Amino acid sequence: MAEKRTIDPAVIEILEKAEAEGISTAFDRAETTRPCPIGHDGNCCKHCFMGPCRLTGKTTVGICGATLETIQARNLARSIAAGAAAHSDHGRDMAHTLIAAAIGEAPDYRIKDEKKLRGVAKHLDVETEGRTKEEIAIEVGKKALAEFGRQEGELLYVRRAPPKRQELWRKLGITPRGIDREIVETLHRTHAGTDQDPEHILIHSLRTALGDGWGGSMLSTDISDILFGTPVPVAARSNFGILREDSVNVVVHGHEPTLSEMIVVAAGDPELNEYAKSKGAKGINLVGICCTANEILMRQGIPVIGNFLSQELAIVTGAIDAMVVDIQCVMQGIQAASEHFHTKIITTSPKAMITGATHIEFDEHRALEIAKQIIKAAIDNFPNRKKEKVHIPDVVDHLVAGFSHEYIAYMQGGVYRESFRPLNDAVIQGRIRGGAGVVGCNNPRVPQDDAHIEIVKELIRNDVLVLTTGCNAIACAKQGLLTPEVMDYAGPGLREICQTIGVPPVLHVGSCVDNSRILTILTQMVTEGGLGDDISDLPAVGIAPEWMSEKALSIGTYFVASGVYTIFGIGSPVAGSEEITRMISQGWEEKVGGKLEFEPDWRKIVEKALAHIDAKRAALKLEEYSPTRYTRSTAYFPGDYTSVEEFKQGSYTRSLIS
Ligand code: MSK
Repeated sequence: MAEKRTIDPAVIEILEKAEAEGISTAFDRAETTRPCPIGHDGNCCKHCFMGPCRLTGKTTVGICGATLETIQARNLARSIAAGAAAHSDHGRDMAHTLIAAAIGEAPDYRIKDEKKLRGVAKHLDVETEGRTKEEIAIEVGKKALAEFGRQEGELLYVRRAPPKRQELWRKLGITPRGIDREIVETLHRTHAGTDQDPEHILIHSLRTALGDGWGGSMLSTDISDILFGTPVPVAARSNFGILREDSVNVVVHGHEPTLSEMIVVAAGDPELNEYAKSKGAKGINLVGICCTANEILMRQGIPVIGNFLSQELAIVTGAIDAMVVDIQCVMQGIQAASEHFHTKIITTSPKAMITGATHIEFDEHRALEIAKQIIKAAIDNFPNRKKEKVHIPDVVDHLVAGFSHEYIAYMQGGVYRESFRPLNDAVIQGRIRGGAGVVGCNNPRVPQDDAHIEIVKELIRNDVLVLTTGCNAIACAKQGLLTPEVMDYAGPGLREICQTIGVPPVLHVGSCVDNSRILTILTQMVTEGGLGDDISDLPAVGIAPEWMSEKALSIGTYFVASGVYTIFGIGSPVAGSEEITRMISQGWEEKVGGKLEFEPDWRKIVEKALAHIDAKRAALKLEEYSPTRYTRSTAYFPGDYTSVEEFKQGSYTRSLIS
C-alpha cells in the first residue's frame, strides 16, 4: 500500500507506477530486508577477523574480551567519525576551490560575497587591510586547509562559540585540535585492542563531532557563501510537478555546490538551449534532489523535486534525461532503476562512481566546460525518452527558502541595526516559546515525511520557531510549510512575531553542512543577551525525525557537545546497551549540558521537546509560557483538535496542510 509508505501524494502515484512496472525501490527493499536484530541494536563487533562477534544470549563478551559497552561505544564512535569525515571532506574541497578561484586556476568561479570573505578572514586571523579580495581568499583558503591538518592547539573557529562553552570544552579536554586528527584518532582508538573504556571512547566522539560542526561543516558553509553568495529569501517550487514533458529534465543530486552551481550556469546557456530545441525539446529544465538541491535552491531558487527517498522515484517518472550525482546520499539503486528507462546516470566526483553509470569527472579548473558537456549528454539523451513511459504527477508546492544566519540578523533590524534583539525579546516575553532545529534524512523504515511534518506542525502550533535543513526542509517544502500562508497555523505569539518581521515560522537555513548555521544562530542568541550565557541555557532543541546516515549522528553529537538536547526518531543504534544509552543521554548532559536520545514516537518527541523548552525557560526565570496570553480566540489549536489533551490522546488527524 503506497499510502502507508509516504504522505507525499506524488510519491504515492509514482510508487504505484513502479509497482505496476515491476521496478524495485528502497521502499520495497525496506520491506523485504529485515534489519539484523543484533547489528540493529549495536551488539555486533566486526572490527577484527577473530569475529564478527555477536553478543547475544550467553555470549556477553567478544573473543578479545571486549564488553558489550565497549563494542557499542566503538560502533557509535566510528559512525560519528564517518559522518564527520563526509562533511569535512566536502569542506576541504570547498577550500581547494576557493584557492583555485582566487589564483585564477578555476576561472569559472569568482568571489561573490566579499563582505562574507572579510568576515571569515577575521575569524581565521587573516589580514584584510589593503589587500585585494583574491589575496585575502588565497590566505583564507590556505588557513582553512590548515585547520583540517592542524596537529596541535585548537581549531580557530572554536572562538566563535560562546566563551563559557569554550571554557567547558577546554576543561573537559574536548576542544578539537584538528578536523582530520580527531577523525583519525577515533579510528585508532576503536581499532582492536586500543581504547577499551566506553566512556573514554565516547568523550572523544564529542571532540570529533565538534571538529565537524565548528570546523569542517562551518568552513564548508562559509566558503560556499563566499563563492556562490550568502543566501537571502527566494521563492521557488517543489515536488514532481516541476518536471516538464516538453523539456530536457536534468536532476542534480548529492551535496557539493561546486558542481551544481556550474550546472545551473550551463543549463541557462543560450547555445545549449538552442541545441535542446534542435532535438525537439522546448528547453532545459534543471531540478534538484537532496542537499545539492538545497544548495542551489537557497541561492538560485532552482526547484527541488524531492528528498532522499524520492531519488529512485524521480527516474520512475520516465521523464529524467540525466541524473547528475556527486557525493553522499546517492543510492546505488538509481542505476538499476535507470535501466528500465532511457535515463542516464552521470557520476562526477573522483571519489564516487557507480558501476554501469556514465562517469564524466568534474574538475573545478574546467568547471563550465564539463558542466556543458554534462548538459549536452542530457540533451542528446532526450530523443531516447519514450512518451508512453512518462508519467509526471501534477503536484507542485510553493516555498520560500534562503534564510542564512546573516539574513536572519538583517531581517531583525536592517543593515545598520541588525541584531537578534527582537527574537530574544520574543522568547523572553513568551511570545515565542523556544526554538527547534528540525533536520535530517528520510528512512524507509517509517512513512516518508510523516514524522518530519507532524513534528514541525506541532512545534509551530506551540509557538516554537523552527529552523530546518536537509531532507526535513524538503519535506516541509513539499507540504507547503515554507510559505507565509502557513502562518495561520502557527501559535498566536509566534505568528505575531513572524508577521512583524515578515518571515514564515519555519525557516529553511540550508543543506546538511549548513546545520553549522544553526550553531551560529544559537551563539548569536546567547551573545545578544537575556537568555543565559551559554547555548545550553537556551530554550532550544534539535530533532532528526527520520535519520539514517552517519552524518546525522555526527550532527546530533556536535549539537549535544554544543549544549543542545537532541532527539532522533526511528530508533537507537545503541539500543542493546542501557549503559551506553545512559552515557550519551544523562552522562553527556552532566558533562556538556546537551544529551542525545532516540525516540521512535513523534508525539513523544514533541512532548519531550516542549517539556525541555519549558524547563529551560523556568531555569532562566522567564515567564511561564502561556498559549492563550497573546490571543483572544481558540486559534492555538486550529484544525481537528482543540486541546493539548486531545493531542496527547492521539486523536489528531492531518488537517493543517491538506
Ligand atoms: S541529503 S544526509 S538524506 S538530510 Fe543531505 Fe538528506 Fe540526510 Fe542525505
